[in-house]
Amino acid sequence: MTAIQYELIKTCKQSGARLGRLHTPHGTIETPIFMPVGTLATVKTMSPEELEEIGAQIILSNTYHLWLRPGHDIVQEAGGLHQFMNWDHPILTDSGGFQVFSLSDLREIEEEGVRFRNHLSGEKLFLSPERAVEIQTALGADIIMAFDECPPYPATYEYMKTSVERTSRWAERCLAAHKNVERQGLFGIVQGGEFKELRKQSAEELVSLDFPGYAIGGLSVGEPKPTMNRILEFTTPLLPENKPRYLMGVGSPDSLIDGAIRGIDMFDCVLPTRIARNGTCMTSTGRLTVRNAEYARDFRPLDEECDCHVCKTYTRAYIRHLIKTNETFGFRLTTYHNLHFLLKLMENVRRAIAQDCLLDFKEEFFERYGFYKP
Ligand code: PRF
Ligand code: ZN
Repeated sequence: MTAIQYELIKTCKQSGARLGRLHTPHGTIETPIFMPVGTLATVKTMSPEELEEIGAQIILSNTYHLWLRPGHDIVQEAGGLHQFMNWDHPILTDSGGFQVFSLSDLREIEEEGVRFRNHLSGEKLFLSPERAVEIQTALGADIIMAFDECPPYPATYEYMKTSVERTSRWAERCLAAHKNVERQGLFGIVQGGEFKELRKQSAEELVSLDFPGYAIGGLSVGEPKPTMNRILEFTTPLLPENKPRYLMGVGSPDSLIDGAIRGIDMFDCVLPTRIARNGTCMTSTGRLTVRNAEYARDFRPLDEECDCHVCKTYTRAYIRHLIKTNETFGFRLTTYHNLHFLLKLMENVRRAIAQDCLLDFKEEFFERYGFYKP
């Protein structure tokens, strides 16, 4: 038996979006789904109990960060990431490829892997496909990711072709190094930037390696949203229908809906948690910057239509005060609400797919929330 099994329940007649279930060693999740990001084995400010309370089904963590601190050996000694952080539901770890490219200094890409400097200590490190799989095996997530290269945007066709071909060779090496196939599913990552031909080449090479799931990487790296939508439109049809598709690093409400319409099943992003710590909230009528002076005497909830614990209990004026004074509790409240908002949105997306009306849902949602906000 493989660790990861995707079950397609139905396709929305109006939009083509997929409703499914993903079976993992730590339980079944409903797709399309949003995965809150817990980079350092914690979704910043949220306890696992609170994550359960708002209906989080799976969370994401990072190989690169946990490798550096506290070290994957310590997490393994604790009994793996689930035990270490007290989260008994599915976990996905990213491979570290993307983080090395976005965080570290002085990286050099070689066929063997990537040489770089630890962004904390300056120490010289090396990450390779085999090493990324070894670390992810020790962490023990249900879903682990192949080691890939996510080139910056824009990149030339020539560079992207070289990179796509190397990412395919790295994917093959990840598969060869991956032994714990009964407990952990390894996903391949399609790259290719904005080039249709290279997306096709990347998808075909990875599909021929037969991963239990596929991610689409290299998007939301600075390209306009219509470009991302166009790339998704020609990339998802290249992937097998009986495997899950995961769009990496995308989490704005409009992009979640647009991604689902283009056949995406899984998403992750730091956006809801990061903007929360900055005092920005997602509401049914768009973003609300609760720091603003206009909320000093506003005793309404963050979102008048939200039924989360924060909105049932606390006011904009109070949360504004906490955020303005840098009180930890304020960051907890905005994070809780934002994650609840996105998880609820995905629940509504799943219901709309079940009822064959996701395009109607999108129109109504976009009308009120607005869209294409950076
Ligand atoms: N590759 C990996 N992780 C990622 C990405 C990628 O391309 C992205 C791109 N948005 C986010 N996280 N491994
Ligand atoms: Zn709320």
